[in-house]
Amino acid sequence: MLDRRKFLKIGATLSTLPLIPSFVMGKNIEASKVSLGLVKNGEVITAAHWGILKLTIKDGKVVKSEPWEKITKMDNPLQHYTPDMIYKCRVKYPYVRKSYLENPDHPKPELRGKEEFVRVSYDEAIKLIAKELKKTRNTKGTSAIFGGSYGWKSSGNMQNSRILLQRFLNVTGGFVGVTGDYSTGASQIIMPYVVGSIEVYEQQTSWENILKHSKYVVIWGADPLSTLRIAWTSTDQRGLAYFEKLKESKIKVICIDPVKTETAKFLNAKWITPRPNTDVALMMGMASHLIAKKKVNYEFLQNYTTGFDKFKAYLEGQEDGIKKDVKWASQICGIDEKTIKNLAEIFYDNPTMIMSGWGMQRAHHGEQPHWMLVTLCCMLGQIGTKGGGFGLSYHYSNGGVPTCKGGIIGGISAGELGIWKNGKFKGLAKANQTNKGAEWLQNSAKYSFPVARIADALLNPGKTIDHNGSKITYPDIDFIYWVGGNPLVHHQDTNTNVKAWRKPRTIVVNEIYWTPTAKMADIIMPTTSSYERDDITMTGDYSNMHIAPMKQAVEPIAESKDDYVIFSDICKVYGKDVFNAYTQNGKKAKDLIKEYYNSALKQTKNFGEAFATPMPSFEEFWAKNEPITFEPSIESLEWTRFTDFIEDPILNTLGTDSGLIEIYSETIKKYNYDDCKAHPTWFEPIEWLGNANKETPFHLITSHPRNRLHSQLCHTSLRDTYTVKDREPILINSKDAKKLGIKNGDLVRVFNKRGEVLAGAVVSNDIMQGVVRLCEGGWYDPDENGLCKYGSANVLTIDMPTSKLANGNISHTSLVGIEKFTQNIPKVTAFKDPKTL
Ligand SMILES: Nc1nc2c(c(=O)[nH]1)N[C@H]1C(S)=C(S)[C@@H](COP(=O)(O)OP(=O)(O)OC[C@H]3O[C@@H](n4cnc5c(=O)[nH]c(N)nc54)[C@H](O)[C@@H]3O)O[C@H]1N2
Ligand SMILES: Nc1nc2c(c(=O)[nH]1)N[C@H]1C(S)=C(S)[C@@H](COP(=O)(O)OP(=O)(O)OC[C@H]3O[C@@H](n4cnc5c(=O)[nH]c(N)nc54)[C@H](O)[C@@H]3O)O[C@H]1N2
Ligand SMILES: [Mo]
Repeated sequence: MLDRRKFLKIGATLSTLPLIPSFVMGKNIEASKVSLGLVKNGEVITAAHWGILKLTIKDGKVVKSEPWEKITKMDNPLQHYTPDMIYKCRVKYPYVRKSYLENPDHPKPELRGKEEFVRVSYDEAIKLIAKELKKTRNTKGTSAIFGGSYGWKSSGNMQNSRILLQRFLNVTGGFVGVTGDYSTGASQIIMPYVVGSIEVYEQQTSWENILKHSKYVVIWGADPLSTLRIAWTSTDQRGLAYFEKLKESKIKVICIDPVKTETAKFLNAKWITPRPNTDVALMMGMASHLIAKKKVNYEFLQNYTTGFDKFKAYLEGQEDGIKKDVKWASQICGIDEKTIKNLAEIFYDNPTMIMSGWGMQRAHHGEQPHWMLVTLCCMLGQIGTKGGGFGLSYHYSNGGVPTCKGGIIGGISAGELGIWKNGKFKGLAKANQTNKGAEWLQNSAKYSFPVARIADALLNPGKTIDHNGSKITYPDIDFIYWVGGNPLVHHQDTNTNVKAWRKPRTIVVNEIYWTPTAKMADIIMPTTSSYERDDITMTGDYSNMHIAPMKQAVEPIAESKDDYVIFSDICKVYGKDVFNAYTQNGKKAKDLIKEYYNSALKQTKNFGEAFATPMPSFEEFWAKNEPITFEPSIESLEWTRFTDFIEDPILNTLGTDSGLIEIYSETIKKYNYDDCKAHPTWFEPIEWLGNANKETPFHLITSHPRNRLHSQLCHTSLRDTYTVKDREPILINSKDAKKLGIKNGDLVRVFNKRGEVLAGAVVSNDIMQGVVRLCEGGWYDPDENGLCKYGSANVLTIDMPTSKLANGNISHTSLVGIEKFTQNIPKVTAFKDPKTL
C-alpha cells in the first residue's frame, strides 16, 4: 500500500501555534503587506525540483538542507546542497559585454563568450534592455525577437521565469517561440498518431495494480532510480518508494539498456544489452518470433488496432525484400537469437508491464522505438490490463503514483498581447478578438519552430523545413532573451551552437549563476535563486500530492533581483500602462501566490464536508510553514490506463483517425516522408556501431546525470563526489579500456569531427563493450582551441532532427574516439567568474 502519511489536520492544530500574529487572521488583507519577516535562526520550508526541503538557518545563513519528509531508505543527495545553490558561482551585479556597451549597433557578436564584461548599475541595464528591444522591434519586427527560452528553471508557480519572460515579451508586442521539448521531442509527436494521446506526460496504470498483478516488469531504456530524484514541479518522492516495493516483491525485473543502470543493480534485474539505437530491430525480431510461434493475440489486434496486416507484410520482407526475423534482428542489435526468442515468449506468457524511458527516442529516427513498442504490446494483447501493457512515464515525475484528491493551485500566465500603435501602448488584445494583436498571435504560430532546431534557425533565417505534415520557415532572429535554461550546455553540437549564438545583435540573459550561457550574453541580469524569494508549488506532477510553501530563506545575494521584478522594471520604462498590464495593477509576488493558493482552496471547498484534507486560509497556511498533503482516492489507487477503451472501443474511441491504435497511419503515409513511413520501420541511424570506424569506434550515450538536474547543481560541491581528476566521469567497459591502455581514474580525450572534451575514465563492467557514457549537463569549458576542459557531452553530439515528422533532438546518437590524455593538464575554469572590468 501507499505510504499513507498522517493527515495534516492543519485547522485543528492551529490554535497551538504561537507564531501567528493576530492580524494575519483578519480578512481582506493584501498578502504582500503580511510579512512575518525573514527567519534569522530557525527552520524554513521550501521546495525544489528535488523535493520539499527543510532549511536550517543560523544568523541569517542557510547552513543545512534536508528533505521535509523521509519516504524511502534511499538518500537523494541533490537535497543537501542548498547552501552552495545560494552562495556559489553567483552573478552578483548587472554586466554588459564591453563592445556591446560601447556600441550596441555594432556590438562585435563574434567576441561573445571571449570578451570582458563591464559592471553597470541596475537602472542602466534595465534602460539598455528596453532601448535595444524597442530598436529591434521597430527595425526588424516581432519575428526578430526570440522568447522561446527553453529550460528547467526552478520550481514555483509564481516565479516561473520562462512564463514571466513570455508575459513581458507579449505585453511589449510579441515574440517568436518554439514548439515541443528536448525530453520527448519524437514521442510526443508520434504517439498521438498511434494511440491518440501524447503518453509521455500522462498518468500511468497505478503502481498498486502492478505490484498485485504483474509477473514481470521490463525497464526498457530507463534509469528511474536516477531520473525520479527530480520532478517538473517538485518530486513527491513516492516513485522511488514504489521501486523499493518492487524490489521487495516477487516480480521479476528485466532491464534492456546498454548500461547496467543504478536501477538494474538495485533491483537485481536481468540485464540485456542491445547496441544503442537498435531497439526497433530487437522488437521486430521479437514480433517475428511471436508470429512464428503463434503467440499473437489476434483478437486484440482485430478489436483494437488497425494496419497490422501491412506491418506484417513489411516484417516478412514484402516491401523491401528483407525478412525482419530473429536472425536479422540479432545481427543488428547484437543480442543472441535465443535471448530474443526467450524475451518474446516471457512477455507473451506472463502479465508484463513494459516501462520505457525516453533516451531511445532522443536518437536518429526516434519516432520509431515507441511506435514499435506499442505495436509489440498490441501483439501481446495486455494493454489496458492491471498488470500489463506499456508505460512511458514511470521513470519521470512519479508516474503511476495515484492521483490525490485535492486542490490544484494556479500559476502565472503568459498573459495577453500588447497592442501598439505608432509606438504607443493601446491596451491588451483579447484572444478572441479579431484585431491586429490576435492576427499577430496567429502569425506567431507560423514563426515558432521545433525547439531543437534553434541553432539551425539562427544560422539559416528564411530556410523552410518540413515538420509534422506542414512547412515552417525560420524567422530572422536578431534579439534573444533567455531565462531559466542553459542552451550552451543543453543543445547538441556545441561548436555549431556557439557559431549560431554569435549571429544575433543582442542576447540578454537573466541568470543566478555564471553558467556557460550567462557567459555568452551581452547583457546579464543577476537573478535571485528560489531561496531568496517567496513562491508556492505543488508536488508530484501526476499525483498532485502536496501544496508546498516556498518561503524566502535569506536576503537576495548582492544586487540580484527576482525575474518578476526585473521584467516589471523594464515595463516601467515602457510606461505606466505597460507596467500595470504586466503586474495586474501593481500586484506583488505574494499577492499572486495568495491568489494561486486560493484557487485551490475554492476547489476543495466545493468537495463539501466529507473532504479529508480541509485547507486553511492562505494566511494560516503561510504562517504554519508546512505543506498540505492530499490523499489518493480509492479509484485512483486502482486506476488502469486505456481501460475505458479496452472495455468499449466503440464508445470510448481513441483520439486517432480511426479511433483505434494505429500500427499503420494513413495520415503519415500522406506526408510521404522518406524518414518516417506509415508504419514502424527500421532505419539505420546516421552514426551507430553498425558503421563505426577506426577513428571513432564507440557509441556515445549522454544519459541524464544522477547527481544533477542537467547542468543545475554542477557548480556545487556535490561535484566533488563524482568527478575524476576534476572532470566529468566517462563510463567505459574494462575490456575496451584495457585495449586502449586506459586505467580507472585516467584523464582521457574524447573526440569526433564535431569537437573534443576531456573527461575522467571510470573503467567498469556496468557498460557493454563498444559503448561509453558521458552524462549531459556538464558545464561547457572551452580552451582557446575549443577543447572542453570539463567534459560537456554536447560538444560531441549531432545537431540533426529525428526526422521530418517530429524534428526532435538526437543526443543519444553519435560515435566517438577516446584516448588517454598525456599532455599538460589544463585547469577547469568553468566554475570561475568571467573577466570583468
Ligand atoms: N546530450 C544531451 N543533451 C541533452 C539531453 C540529453 O539527454 N543528452 N537532454 C535534454 C533535455 S531532455 C533537457 S530537458 C535539457 C535541459 O536543459 P536546461 O533545462 O537548459 O538545463 P538546466 O541545467 O536545468 O538549466 C536551467 C537553468 O536555469 C537557471 N535558473 C534556475 N532558476 C531560475 C530562475 O528562477 N530564473 C532564472 N532566470 N534562471 C533560473 C539555472 O541556473 C540553470 O542555468 O537538456 C537537453 N540536452
Ligand atoms: N537526476 C536527474 N533526474 C532527471 C533529470 C536529470 O537531469 N537528473 N532529467 C529529467 C528530464 S528533463 C528528463 S527528459 C528525464 C529523462 O529521462 P530518460 O530520457 O529516460 O533518461 P536518459 O538518461 O536520457 O535515458 C535513460 C536510459 O536510456 C538508456 N539508453 C540510451 N540509449 C538507448 C538505446 O538506444 N536503447 C536502450 N534500450 N537504452 C538506451 C540510457 O543508458 C539510460 O539508462 O529525466 C528527468 N530526471
Ligand atoms: Mo527533459
